[in-house]
Amino acid sequence: MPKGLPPWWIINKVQPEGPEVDKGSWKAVSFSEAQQKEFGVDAEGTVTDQAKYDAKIDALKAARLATAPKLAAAPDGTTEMKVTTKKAPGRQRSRSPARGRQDASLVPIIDIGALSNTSADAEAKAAREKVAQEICTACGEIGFFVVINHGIPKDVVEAVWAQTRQFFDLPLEEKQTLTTDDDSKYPYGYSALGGETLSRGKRVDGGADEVEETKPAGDMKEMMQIGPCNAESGMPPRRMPTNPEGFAPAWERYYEEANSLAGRLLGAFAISLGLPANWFDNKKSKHISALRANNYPDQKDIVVPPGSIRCSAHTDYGTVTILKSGGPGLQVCKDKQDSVWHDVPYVPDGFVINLGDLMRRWTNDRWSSTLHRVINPPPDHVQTWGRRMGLAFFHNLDKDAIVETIPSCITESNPLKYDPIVAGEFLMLKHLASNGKADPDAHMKTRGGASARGL
Ligand SMILES: O=C(O)CCC(=O)C(=O)O
Repeated sequence: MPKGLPPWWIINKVQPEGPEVDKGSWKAVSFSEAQQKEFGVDAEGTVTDQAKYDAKIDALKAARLATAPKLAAAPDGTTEMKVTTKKAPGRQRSRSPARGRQDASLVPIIDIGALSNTSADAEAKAAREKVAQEICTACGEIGFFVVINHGIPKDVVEAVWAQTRQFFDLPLEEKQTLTTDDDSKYPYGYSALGGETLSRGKRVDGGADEVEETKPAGDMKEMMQIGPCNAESGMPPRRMPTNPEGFAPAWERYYEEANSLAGRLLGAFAISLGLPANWFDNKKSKHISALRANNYPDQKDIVVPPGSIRCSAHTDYGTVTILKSGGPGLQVCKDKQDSVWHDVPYVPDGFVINLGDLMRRWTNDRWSSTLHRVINPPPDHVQTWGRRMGLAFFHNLDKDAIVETIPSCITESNPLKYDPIVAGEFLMLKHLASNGKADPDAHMKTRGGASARGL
C-alpha cells in the first residue's frame, strides 16, 4: 500500500458501511467497477494505476482529516473505525514502531456460527468440521483470526463495555484501592498507567529489527483484571470494584460468556487436530482464566515517554485469547519469518482470537503464538484515534493440568520438541518473565534445553 496509510482508513472511505464479509472469508471484500476506476485498483484492491491511486488517497486523506470529528462514536466514546482489508500491491517492509505493513489479509475473518449448533446430524457436523478446518489453517499460518457469529450476546458486551469505561473514569486514588500489594498472592486487580511492560517477557519489542533500538518503558495503558470465581481453581477469591454498581454483574456475565466461547473454540481445535470434540474438557473444569480490561488514554494531551507504546510486543501465555477491541492499532508480527508488523482488522461486533504459548507448545509448534502489540496513534492520527479500550479474556487450563504434546502434532518432519509441563508452572514462568524475574524463554525450552522461540 503506497504512502503507508492504514488499510482501515482507506476502506472506511471506500466502503462506508464497513466490511462486507461473505462465507467467513474476507477475500469476498471487493471493489465495485466504479470504485476500481475511481481508485485505480482491481476488484481485490491491488493498485493498477499508481498515479490515480496516490491522487485519490491524498484527496481522501485531506477530506478525512477535515471531517474527523464526525466519525461514529465507539462504545467507549472513542472514534470507532469500520475496518476491513484489502490486498497490498506488493511486499513492503516497515520498521517503524508506528506503522504496520498495510496488508491485513494475513488475519482472516471466520464465521463460526456453525460451532453453536451442537446437533448430531450430519449436516451440522460437516459445518462444524468446515469451520474447524478454517480455524486450523489460521492457527498454523498466523495464530490469529477474527470471529463473527460467535454467540456472545450483544447486550452482554455492551454492558461490560459501559461498566468498564465508567470504572476507568473514576479518580485514580479510588481505582488504586484495587491494586494488589503482593501479586504472588493476588495476581489481579488494578494497575495504573505505565505499570506493566509486556515486552519485558520477550526478547524483542517492535520486531526482530528493533531489538537494539527499544528499551523497556511502561506501557501506555491502565488495566483491571480478575480471575476465576471457582474456589477449586486454587486461585484467590475475586476482588471486584463496588463502584460502578453494575460492574461486578457485568464482568461476571461476560467472563462466563467468553469462557463458553473459549469452549466452542477448543472444541473446534480438537476436531481439527483429529481428536474428539471434548478432548480438552478434562483439563479445564477448574480453569484459571483471567479477564483483563485495558484502557489506553487519549494521547492528544499527554506526553508519551520515549520508547513507550500502548501495549508493547508480547505473546500470550495460555491456550486461547478472546479480545474485544475498541479501535485500530493492534498489530501482529510473524517473528520467525520477518519483522514486519501487520494491522489486525477491526471488525465491529467481532472478536480477535489468538493462541498463547501453551497452545503452541502443546501442538509442537504446528500452531503459532504470534507477537502482537498496540501502537500509539501515529502523528497524523493523534486527533482521530482518541482513547481506546480492549477487553482480553485469557483462557487458561486447570493449574494442575499436564500438557503433553498432542500426538497428531508429532510427525516425521516435526518430531517431538517439548517435555510435558504442568500448566500452572508454565504460566508462572511467563508471569515472572514479564516482571523481569525469569528468562523470557524459560517456558519454551525444548527437550535439548534450547529456546524454541528463536529470537
Ligand atoms: O488491547 C488490545 O487490543 C490488545 C491487548 C493485549 O494484547 C493484551 O492485553 O495482552
